[in-house]
Amino acid sequence: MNLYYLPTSPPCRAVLLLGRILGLDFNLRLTNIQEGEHMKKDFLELNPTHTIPTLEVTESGLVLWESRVILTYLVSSFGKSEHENLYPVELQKRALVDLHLQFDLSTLYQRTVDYFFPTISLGALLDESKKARLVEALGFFEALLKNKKFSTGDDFTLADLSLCVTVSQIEAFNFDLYPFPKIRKWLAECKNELQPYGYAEINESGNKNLAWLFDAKLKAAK
Ligand SMILES: N[C@@H](CCC(=O)N[C@@H](CS)C(=O)NCC(=O)O)C(=O)O
Repeated sequence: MNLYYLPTSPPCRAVLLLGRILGLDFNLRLTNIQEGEHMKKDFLELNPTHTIPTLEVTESGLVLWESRVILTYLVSSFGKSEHENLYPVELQKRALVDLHLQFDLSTLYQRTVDYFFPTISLGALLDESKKARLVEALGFFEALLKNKKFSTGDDFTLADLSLCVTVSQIEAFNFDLYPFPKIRKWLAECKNELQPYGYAEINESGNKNLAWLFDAKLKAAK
């Protein structure tokens, strides 16, 4: 399987971490979006929406993008019995994992991108209205967590993996998570869960490098 990726890309990091959990051996295809490699003809033929991560299953010709779809496909295809909790078969449990994955895609990660990424990709100044939307989304997640260990209950699932990458990136951007004690506690549990699967190497370093790029671009914009 070919995985088109960039280490600083948060959704790529979620897929790389899952690869470690499942013991998968991706053919890694570095795709530097800063240098426009995602706009080249060959890549556009694979994924016309030019986003990474993109997974190409060479045996079947299946090409997938949208990291959360890649995550559920990989667990469904390659998960063993010990991975069942990541994406439960039982319908209600699975629906709750899907709900939180969609919450990340449509709300929490989207509002993170809306606030921080114009600085990274366009050198723009921060927009306070976007900050308020991100704070609101974090408030939603704080409320969703209630007193659960993980987002959908006692077990670590794909929803926690995806949301952990999002929230740890927000933290690395030095955003104030103090008003969200449940999120801080949950984040520590997720980091702990992912530590044996290359969390520091894959996610922490990616978080730091993207935050460094953000800081440099913000300084230049001022
Ligand atoms: N919702 C998508 C987001 C993918 C995405 O926007 N990736 C960025 C890198 S972090 C990208 O490919 N940007 C290049 C572009 O959109 O042209 C996912 O989770 O896969």
